[in-house]
This record gives sequence, C-alpha cells and structure tokens, in this order.
Amino acid sequence: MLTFHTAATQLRQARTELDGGVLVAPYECPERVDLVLKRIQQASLGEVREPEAFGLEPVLAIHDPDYVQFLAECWEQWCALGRKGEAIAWIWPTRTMPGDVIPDHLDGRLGHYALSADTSICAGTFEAAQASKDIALSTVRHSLTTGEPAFGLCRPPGHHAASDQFGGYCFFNNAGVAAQYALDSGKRRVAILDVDFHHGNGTQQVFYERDDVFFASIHGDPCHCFPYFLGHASETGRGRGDGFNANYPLAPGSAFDVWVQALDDALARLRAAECELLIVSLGVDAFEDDPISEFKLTSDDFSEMGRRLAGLGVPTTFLMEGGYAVEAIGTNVVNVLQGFEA
Ligand code: Q9C
Ligand code: ZN
Repeated sequence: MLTFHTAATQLRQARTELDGGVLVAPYECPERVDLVLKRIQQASLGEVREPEAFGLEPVLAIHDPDYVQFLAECWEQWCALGRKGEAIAWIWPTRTMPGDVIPDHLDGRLGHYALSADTSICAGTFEAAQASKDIALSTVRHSLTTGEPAFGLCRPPGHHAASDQFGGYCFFNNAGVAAQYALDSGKRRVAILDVDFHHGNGTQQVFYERDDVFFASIHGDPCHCFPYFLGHASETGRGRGDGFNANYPLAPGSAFDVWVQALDDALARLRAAECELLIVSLGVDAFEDDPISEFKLTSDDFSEMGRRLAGLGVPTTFLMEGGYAVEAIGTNVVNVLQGFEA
C-alpha cells in the first residue's frame, strides 16, 4: 500500500502537555511517526511518497476562517506577550459565562478556540498542521483517482478538531478535510469510520447536520473517557443529518470480542448508507498497552480489524490519528494495513 508522508509533520515539537496537574512531555510526540515509518519499511508495505501542497482552500471548506487565522498568528502573538512557556488555554466560556463576544486578548481567544487544556500551541504547530492536512488530501486524492487504498501518515492528528476549535492534540480535522475534498471532487456520499480509542468529536460536529458524510465512531464511553462531552449513542445526527451519525461508546476495559461487534454493526450501517469512499480515522490507541487509553486490543486484533474493513469493498483511505504506545505503534498500524490487503 502506498503511504504519504513528509518530514514537515515534525515541525511541531511541543514540550508541554497538562496531564494530571503537571506539565509532561506530550504523548503525541514526533517519534510516533519515525516508528511507523520504520515499521512500514521493515514490513515492505510499499512506497512512501511526499504529499503535494493544496493551500488553505480545502481547510476553509470545513473550518472557520477566523479560527484558521488564530492558528496562524497564535504563536507569534504569544511570544510578543513575553510568555515563557507554550500557549495553553486556561479560561473558557462556560455554562454561566456564555462568551458571546470573542475576546481581543490572546488568553481569551485561546479559551474561545481551544476545547481542552492538553494541547499547547508552539513554534511550528501551524506548519505541521498544514503538512498533516496536505498528507490527508494527497492520500484521498490517490484513492479517488486510482480506486486503490492508501495510507496518510498524518501528524498532528485531526479528529478532535472541530470547525473552530483545537484540542486533543488536533488542529485541522484531516479526515473531515479529506471527506469534503472527495465530495467536491464528485463523490455523492463518503463514510468516515473512526477507530481511535477517543470519540471523534470534531468530525461528528463538522458533519452532524449533513447526510453526505456518514460518521461512525467506536470509542471509550464519554461518561468515563476524553472528550467527556460528546460521543453518546443517543447522538444520531440532526436535521437532514439525522441517521447519519453512529456512536459506539464502549466500557473502559473492553477487549476485541466486544469491540468487533461494534465494528460489524458500524460496517453494516455504512453499507446500508451506500457510501462511495471510506475514510478510516486510524488511531491505534485502542491497544492494550496504550498509556492514556483503556481498551484491550492486541496487535493481532489490529490485523483482523484490517481484514474486516476490507470486507466493505469500498475504495479506502486510511489517515493516522492517535496511538501512544510508541514501542508498538508501527506494528499496530501496519497490521491494520496489511490485514486490509490480505
Ligand atoms: N493529558 C488522539 O488520540 N488527552 N487524541 C488526555 C491528559 C486527551 C487523544 C490526557 C487525549 C487526546 C488523537
Ligand atoms: Zn485517541
């Protein structure tokens, strides 16, 4: 299988993540990509190709222009304030302070555009996010023009990024940008299947009222797991999008026997929705040894996941999301891709 990747994803080298009340080295680290690339070569998965530059237009097709501008300017403005650390949001609009006016001060704007405090903005963040969406776009274009599966080794990930919010290590919603590109290229309906441990809140939000993208997500129950405030089974879409959103929240500790039932149900729903392209939000943090997640999938289970995804029989684009057990991230990703090709 062809992989798209560029070293520009490494331009984000964040030093801090708020984790349990302390600032730690981010789980979403550049080494993740090095290790996936290494395993791709070891396993002879196929060629690794550079993406092309698509500019910001496909990003603006799903993201708010003021949000994109905020991301473009944030680091420079943060530095101009003389701040020592990385830009981290620390105050938000809440139920008792709705925040109808977007503040002028950067601390207020950070709270407006952030959905969590785990994700800093630092030098190179905007550039890496652009490289990541170019990988997603190049990958989906390859699947569209050839009908062949392809893998986009995106970094930073995308599925937590909403139309005007970043968080959960995500800035641009790579899968959403790719899905919109496929629609704008003539596809009538696209499926996004999110197998990352965490609910794809951003992807759900972007397409919640639309029937041209079917979104399905299998994830840790938000009553117990990040992002806590979206991802319940009762969220099925709104307006013409009603019936085009399917959430499978599973209990922490779930293993593949439970997980695969949700997968088979999701695949049946995607089949019924008659989607012309499948985009897989491929997080591998459902792995049993993931340091921040709570499912129990084994490396062999990822191979079986790939085999079942192939059963859908639809042109498929895989885009990298989460996965933080770095020692196994390469094996788990490549197992999915080789299982799909088997
Ligand atoms: N420091 C993805 O897998 N962070 N994002 C919780 C607290 C949120 C994960 C850890 C996890 C986000 C793309
Ligand atoms: Zn995740």
